[in-house]
Amino acid sequence: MTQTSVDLGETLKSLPLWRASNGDRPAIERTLKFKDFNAAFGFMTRVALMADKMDHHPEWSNVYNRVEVLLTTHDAGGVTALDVKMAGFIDEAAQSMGAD
Ligand code: H2B
Repeated sequence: MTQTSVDLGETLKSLPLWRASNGDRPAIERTLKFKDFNAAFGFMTRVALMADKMDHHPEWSNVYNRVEVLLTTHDAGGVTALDVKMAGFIDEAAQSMGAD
């Protein structure tokens, strides 16, 4: 399914914990910090299962208790409703797992 890019400024207004990426394509980013590796990896597991269900996958990295997440839609070359949905899920999962 082809997705339409959304306006980045408008999107960020509804996602205050996210920032625009400085990279080569439109994307949103969030850095999350957890109590320890176990909490961080538990969070990543929950997000991974949702990503698989949505067929929409984050670009991310993990160092101990820190997780860096970047969301963009490759097919659209920008940020779409799928990224907004994933960001909302990430915010909920992060909060329930005690992220900063
Ligand atoms: N994830 C993200 N973030 N963007 C995409 O465009 C995308 C994806 N496309 N996951 C999906 C998989 C596509 O490659 C497969 C073939 O459906």
